[in-house]
Amino acid sequence: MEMTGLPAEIISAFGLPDDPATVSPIGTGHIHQTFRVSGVRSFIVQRVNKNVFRQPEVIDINWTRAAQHLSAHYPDYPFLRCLPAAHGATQVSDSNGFPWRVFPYIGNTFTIDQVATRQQAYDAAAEFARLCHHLDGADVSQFRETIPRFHDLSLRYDQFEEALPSALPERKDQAESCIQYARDARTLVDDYVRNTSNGAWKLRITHNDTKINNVLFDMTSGKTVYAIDLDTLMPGYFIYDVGDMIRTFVPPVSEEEKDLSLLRFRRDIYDVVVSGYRSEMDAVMSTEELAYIPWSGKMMTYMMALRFLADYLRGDTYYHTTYPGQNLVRARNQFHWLGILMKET
Ligand code: GN1
Ligand code: MG
Repeated sequence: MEMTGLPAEIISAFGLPDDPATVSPIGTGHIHQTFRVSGVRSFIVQRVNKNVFRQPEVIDINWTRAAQHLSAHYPDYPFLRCLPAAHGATQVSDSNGFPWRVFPYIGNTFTIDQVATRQQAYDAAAEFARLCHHLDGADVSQFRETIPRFHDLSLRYDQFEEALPSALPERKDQAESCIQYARDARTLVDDYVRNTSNGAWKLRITHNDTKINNVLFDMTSGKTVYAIDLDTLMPGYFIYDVGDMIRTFVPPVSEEEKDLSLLRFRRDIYDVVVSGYRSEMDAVMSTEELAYIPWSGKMMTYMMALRFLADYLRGDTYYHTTYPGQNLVRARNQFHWLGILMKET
């Protein structure tokens, strides 16, 4: 259900201004519903998707652990947390059982939806890497998965296969070439299982959603100031972060693009994603991890292709869509991009 405004109980719990004119929907995320409330103090107010985050309290547990580590070791690191409601809780449920939370609005900042320059790509890659680097000494066992097995490629492959038997025949027909591609690229799953079971990669605290619009840039300096959207800050491997940047920063168009001829490998951007990431992570990464940076982009692209394809086959139950067939468009886009990455990296 699309919300057009804020429920009265949320306005009162967080002491927000009770004036619909100050509220406007923002953001391009697929999962939550996000609003900006403007006033003397401005806020970002978000309804958490409880069907995706089934234990939203785990998000808070992880943020508390991360904040404790960061304030002890990197007190100047700008870690964005939500504001408590009047009775102290950081999440308050509305009458339909959806949790809501409120962040301070960070003024004089902007976000972008597509990487335009090498500087943006380098700075954003370094920003996400800084978060992972700064959390390197934290006790990973104290964190929990906010979405179980979120970036487990083998689970995502199984979910695709499981979606097939009950998919509508016309959807299966439409998706035929994607289904074939999904099966042809399966060796990536074997690589993933091997590398995650032989201890080659360290389990870290990773961001897990490193798209460019999850970085705030300062309007005056043009520099990155915050890594945001920390719902999936949780135990993971480095491949999830650098891989998703290769997936999303390097092409000049997004995963929504229907004209596949516009998907082009921007080598200069690829190079600075890697160097920006390494500028922070080299200090803590092993040579086994470093060797898999090019692979990480393929793996994350394949994972998103599988997720979009499975959602199309299931009848669009997960990602928000605005037109029929949108998930298939996204899946085709990602399989095409995977083909490009296979050639170029
Ligand atoms: C979802 O809604 P957004 O952009 O924060 C998804 C990511 C995908 C992304 C694809 C919790 O993130 O994993 O990479 O869409 N988040 C979740 O655009 O499923
Ligand atoms: Mg997100």
